[in-house]
Amino acid sequence: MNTTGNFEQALDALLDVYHRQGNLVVFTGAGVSKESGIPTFRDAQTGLWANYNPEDLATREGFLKNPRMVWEWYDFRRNKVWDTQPNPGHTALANFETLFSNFTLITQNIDNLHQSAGSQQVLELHGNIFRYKCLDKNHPVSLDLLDGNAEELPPHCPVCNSYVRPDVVWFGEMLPDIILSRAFDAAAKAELMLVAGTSGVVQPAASIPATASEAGATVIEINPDMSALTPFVVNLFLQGPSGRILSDLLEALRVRIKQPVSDV
Ligand code: BV8
Repeated sequence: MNTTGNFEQALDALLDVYHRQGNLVVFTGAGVSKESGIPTFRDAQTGLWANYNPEDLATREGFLKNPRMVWEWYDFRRNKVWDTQPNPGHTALANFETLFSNFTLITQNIDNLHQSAGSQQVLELHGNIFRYKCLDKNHPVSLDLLDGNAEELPPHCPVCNSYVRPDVVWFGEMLPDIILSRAFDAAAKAELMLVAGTSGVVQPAASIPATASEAGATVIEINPDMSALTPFVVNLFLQGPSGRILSDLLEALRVRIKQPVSDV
């Protein structure tokens, strides 16, 4: 892949949207958190969870079959995220949000790292691992209000006594409709979309870049490997880790913005 040429073309596309105050939309997946040390969804699970498939654990059926095990899997992942920092890719996107007047960040990730890096507006399609609700009625639950000594895990909802679960979207569950429609609306109005760190497999999220492409947006993908999206909706492929590429784009953009516009 001719990535140098693609980098310059991507930079030109970003500058063009910047100067025209056009709509820039960014769509991220688990790959943008890889350089923070968070394994991607497709990475093989390790340790205690080596013999489990995330797609079996991240389901209502999996939870009902073994509530304590699924609770502990999320506890393990939450603690791992708790100990990590946003990487330069997350930070670059937080800076893009202040730089571009019409900016939307859509993420499939549940790790809160975009917010930790300073992103103010994040459309979380699949929820957030640090939020909880109850299984039966979706009552929001704040863990620190629960009796920490309770032996039984998962805890029980203080309102309806059903199990507490993470406020994330499991496979087979609908995505939050307001957030999903805001994401598709933003994609339909996008002039430029950056797609970073996603295999483009999980639906309906993976249809968001196609919506941008069908609306005439330029779609730039940042990924060390090609994804399911690359052959169909991607105009420019920047091969490499998003932490490095996004921060390089931000730095180059800042230099170009400061340059007086040449009187051509
Ligand atoms: C639903 C929260 C209605 C939980 C997650 C067609 C239409 C509609 C639905 C379906 C359909 N076909 C199948 C379905 C069902 C299913 C689905 O899509 N299954 C897949 C496996 C085929 N979808 C659903 O169930 C959705 N619900 O549609 O409801 C319905 C109901 C019943 C039946 C049908 C329809 C709900 C999906 C949400 C699931 N929840 N997360 C949790 O995390 O515990 S999704 C989960 O997967 C994560 O959010 C994660 O983000 C996502 C995986 O996708 P990616 O983010 O792309 O991550 P992945 O690991 O795959 O790829 C990482 C990429 O990073 C790679 O490309 C890699 O190369 C790259 N990378 C690596 N290093 C770097 C990097 N990139 C940049 N820099 C690096 N350094």
